[in-house]
Parts: sequence; structure tokens; C-alpha cells
Amino acid sequence: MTTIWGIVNVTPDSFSDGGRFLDTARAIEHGMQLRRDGADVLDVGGESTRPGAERVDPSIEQERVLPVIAALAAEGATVSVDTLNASTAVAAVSAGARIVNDVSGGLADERMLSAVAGTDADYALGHWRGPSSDMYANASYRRAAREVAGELRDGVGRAAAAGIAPSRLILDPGIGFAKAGQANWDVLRGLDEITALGHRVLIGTSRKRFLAETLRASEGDDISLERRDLATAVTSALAVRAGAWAVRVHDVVATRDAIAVARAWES
Ligand code: PMM
Repeated sequence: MTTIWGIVNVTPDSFSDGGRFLDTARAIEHGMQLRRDGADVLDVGGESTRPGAERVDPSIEQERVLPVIAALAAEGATVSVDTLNASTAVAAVSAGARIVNDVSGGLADERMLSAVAGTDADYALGHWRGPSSDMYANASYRRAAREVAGELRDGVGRAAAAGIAPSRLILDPGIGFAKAGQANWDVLRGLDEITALGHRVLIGTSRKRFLAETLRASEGDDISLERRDLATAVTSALAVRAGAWAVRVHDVVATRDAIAVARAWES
């Protein structure tokens, strides 16, 4: 069964939703709408990780996400917290989050893995090679899927050493994180190297730059959100077909439909 993660970004600067959901009440309503749309998990984040983004103080991050997490969990939603900070992860689990989604795989905050180990939450461990402010400094690969799989395996080892049981892990190759253009396609094409690690795999392509680059007819063309969402639905359905357990998206309806159509083809 595929799991669809709906994105609830509670940030003023998210390129994806233009910060429209900064207001707590609107973020909660957005999350509820994604749930009605068919999201199985609501992924709530208060710090943008887009390329070039600067860090946000954990206390501000927590002011943004905790009331939203508490309200959505109280409604019965399965909530994930998208954070690089151990203190935010622990506070979010106390507020009702059942998954900690850390795109840095524990590398951004040295206290993260032991903090998560002390909770009963699942842990989505992302492939990461450094902060968003310097995203592309380490973006060179010879065999992207193989290198990413190897580095994820190292992450699994770090998580195990910190006391996180393997059954609690979800692996994410971090599409767009320290990966420019073609490297993202190389990782997706080689997804079996990552599923072969034996853990649940989460893929997040939603509205990412590499999709716009692929669609761009000529330099400087702006690719609308609608077009990025269509491209996201296609890549998400293909990722599921290639063995992904979950996909993280903004437009839940489009991706849900794409997965349903792809499944009908196969059944
Ligand atoms: N991408 C973003 C944020 N969080 N979490 C996971 N697990 N995987 C991702 O690919 C991922 C993520 C950046 O996208 P956004 O700014 O549109 O939320």
C-alpha cells in the first residue's frame, strides 16, 4: 500500500506555497484539506530547506509547527515533523507527531539520532551532503544512485548505533538535496539500489527545480505550479512503481490519481 505524504509548510518563504499557510489556522485547515484529498501522512515543517535558505531558530520553528501538529494529531491524522533540530523533533513527538522527517539524516544536529531513539516515533532519514545555504557545493557524483545508497547505508549504521531500531527507519534519497539536474534522474532511475537496502523508501520530487528544468522549453521560462504538480504526479507514480513506499507531495489529488491509474494498468 502506497503512502501519500501531504506537505504542510508553515514558513513565510516556502517557494512552493508562497507562505500562504503561515497563519496557524490556515495551516491546520490546509492539512485537513490534504487529508480529505487522500493524504495518509501530514508532513509539517517550519523551516524551509530549499536551496539557498537560511536557518531558522528552533524556538521560532516550534512556534510555527507545534500548534499545527497538535491540532492535526487531535483530529486523528498521522503527523510527521519535517525538521533538522533534535529539540523540535522531541517537542513535536510530545505534541502528537508519529514520524520525525530529517532531510539531513542526523547530520545537521548531532543530538538528533539519540533524541529520536528516546521516542517511539519512526524516523525518515534523508540523504544529505550539507546545509541548504551551500547545497550544491558537494553535488558531484560519478554513479549517483550507488553513492547515495552507500551514504544512506552509513546513515542506517549511525541510526542503529544511536539506538533506533531498523524497523523504525524510512530512507529518502533526498531528491534536490546536493543533487543538480541529471543526478536526480540518475537516483530515480537507480532506485532499486536504495530499495535493496531493505527499508521503506520515501521519495519527494514535488515541484522541485529539476522537474522545471526538464520541462523548460527555453532558458528563463517560468514553469507554473500546475505544470510542476503534473510532473510531480508522474514522477511519484513512477517512483511507486519502482518500489517506493511513500511519496511526499503538495498536490495530493493529482498524485493519488496518477498512482491509481498506474495501478489499474498493472492489475
Ligand atoms: N524535500 C523538501 C522538504 N522536506 N523531506 C523529505 N523526506 N524528502 C524531501 O524530498 C523533502 C523533505 C523540500 O521541499 P519543500 O520545500 O517543497 O517542502
